[in-house]
Amino acid sequence: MLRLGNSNNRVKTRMLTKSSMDPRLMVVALTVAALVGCGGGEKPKPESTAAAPPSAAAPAAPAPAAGAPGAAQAITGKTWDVKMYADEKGSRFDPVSITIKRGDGIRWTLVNGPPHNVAFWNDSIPSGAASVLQGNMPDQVGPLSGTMMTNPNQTYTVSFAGVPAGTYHYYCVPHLALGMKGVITVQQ
Ligand SMILES: [Cu+2]
Repeated sequence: MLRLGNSNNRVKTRMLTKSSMDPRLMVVALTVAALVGCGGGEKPKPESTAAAPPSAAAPAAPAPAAGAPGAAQAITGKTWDVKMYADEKGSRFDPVSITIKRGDGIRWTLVNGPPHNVAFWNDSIPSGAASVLQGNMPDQVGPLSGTMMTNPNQTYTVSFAGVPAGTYHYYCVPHLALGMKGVITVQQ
């Protein structure tokens, strides 16, 4: 009885071994394994991207053709730094006035006194600028109004690629009454 059982098992094992070595079955098994592997590996990515610092892309907006109004245009030149303060010396951007070239970017950094944000007046920027800026400003809380920044060292970067040359007046929504305003001059 015992011997018979053993030999039966051996035959079964041999058959399984034989069928699992069929090259076509191997290909199918490997393909399934690869697909499962890819799906499992890629799934967490979109979630971690959403939590990542704001990128140049406007996530909520539908993606128009590159160069079209509303499409985010990447910084091609220098990135300038502007700091944001609200302390005993006042609520302010530093520098309050900055001159850049088209294609440059500005990176605002919250130093103290949050919340701060970056918002442009639709009627105090060059004509035709709004639609481009709209596409270049990540995480807007309103038209031409950037995300509310709450943490020290938090940054907000806007590309000035594709925008018309001219003067751009902007402000901080929470500190407008306290005079937190700035000016950007974009040169051709
Ligand atoms: Cu502010």
